[in-house]
Amino acid sequence: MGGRTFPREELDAALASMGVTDQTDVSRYGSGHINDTFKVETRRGTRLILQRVNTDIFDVDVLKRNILRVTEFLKAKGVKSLEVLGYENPWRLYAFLDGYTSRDVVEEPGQAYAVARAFAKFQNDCADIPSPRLEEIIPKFHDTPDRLRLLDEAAERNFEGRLAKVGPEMEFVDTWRGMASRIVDLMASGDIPERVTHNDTKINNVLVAPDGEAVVIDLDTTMPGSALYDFGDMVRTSSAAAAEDEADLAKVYSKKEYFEALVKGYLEGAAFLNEAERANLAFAGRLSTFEVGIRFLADYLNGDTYFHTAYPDHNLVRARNQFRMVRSMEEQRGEFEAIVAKYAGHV
Ligand code: ADP
Ligand code: GN1
Ligand code: MG
Repeated sequence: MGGRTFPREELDAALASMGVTDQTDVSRYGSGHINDTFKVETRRGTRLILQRVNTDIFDVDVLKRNILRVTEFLKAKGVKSLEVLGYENPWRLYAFLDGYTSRDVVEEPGQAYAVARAFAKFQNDCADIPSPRLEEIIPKFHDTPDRLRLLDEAAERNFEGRLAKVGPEMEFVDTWRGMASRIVDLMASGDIPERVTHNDTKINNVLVAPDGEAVVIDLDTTMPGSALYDFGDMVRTSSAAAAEDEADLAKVYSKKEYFEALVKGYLEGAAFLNEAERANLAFAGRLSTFEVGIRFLADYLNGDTYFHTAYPDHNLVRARNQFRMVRSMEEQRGEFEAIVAKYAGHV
């Protein structure tokens, strides 16, 4: 969705630089907010994913090093993952995962369970990547207090006077300022360990085959982080009754049965979690959703420079949607904590 228009010659030149010259069709694909993604059909009958990495956001050399390390490590382990067929910055080519589907909203609890199992397995699979530590491709990516600082900077910038339109949203943000540092504080104190995490566990970053086999994709932000932000972002997107840009807020809430499926799947797969991590699972859902909400709001106040958007108020609609999700989780806080307690033995 969104992104600039690419002349066909530019796409053909990118493909040629990676040895592909028999393409019959190249078309926009997927609903990612960051990179420019295309599906390529070839005369051989194979399909490819062509991607232009977002050079405003990523240091492309660091990204390439991380991606190649992670994908080669998983391949050597026999784990099905993204297969890199070419990489000529800022372009890259992946094998198209044929027969797999990606979705933006969960439709039944089994899908939420599968998402949680997939990301737990991904964390297990990546846990023993040999040193050196993966590079922090975007520093402070899940540092919620720093995200608040960036929101405040955006409010100062106040693109086209947009601050006047977000009074209630900024008031909601204020109710959360005191809670924003909980996970980074627990990491700083050592109560929560650093792990190799995916950091972008939204539902459309996992592809599922008809037999239920799941493959985790969008490995760009795989780097050291907290398992809690991975779980939290699963709750943000895979417990949601509606897409993250649903404008009708009556349709936007966190579904208890999806949340339960996520907790069950994640705890079954992530046996490595310590006490502090288990105790903060439900909180992580609220915090991660709040964090993405303030990122959408900041982008709106900055003039929509980060996330791809399809219409002028898209980021504002997304921010309101995310804050409604946070409120929904707050309303169900007692029930969600009880679900975690049921599976993890914690309140
Ligand atoms: P972004 O960083 O912009 O989110 P992604 O890497 O997530 O980009 O790709 C965008 C979408 O393209 C994914 O959500 C998925 O639907 C699709 N996609 C990406 N890689 C593949 C692949 N190898 N096979 C099939 N679909 C893919
Ligand atoms: C972006 O790339 P994509 O669309 O999978 C973003 C995530 C946000 C998400 C919100 C590198 O994810 O951090 O949570 O949008 N990715 C990056 O939908 O910023
Ligand atoms: Mg993505």
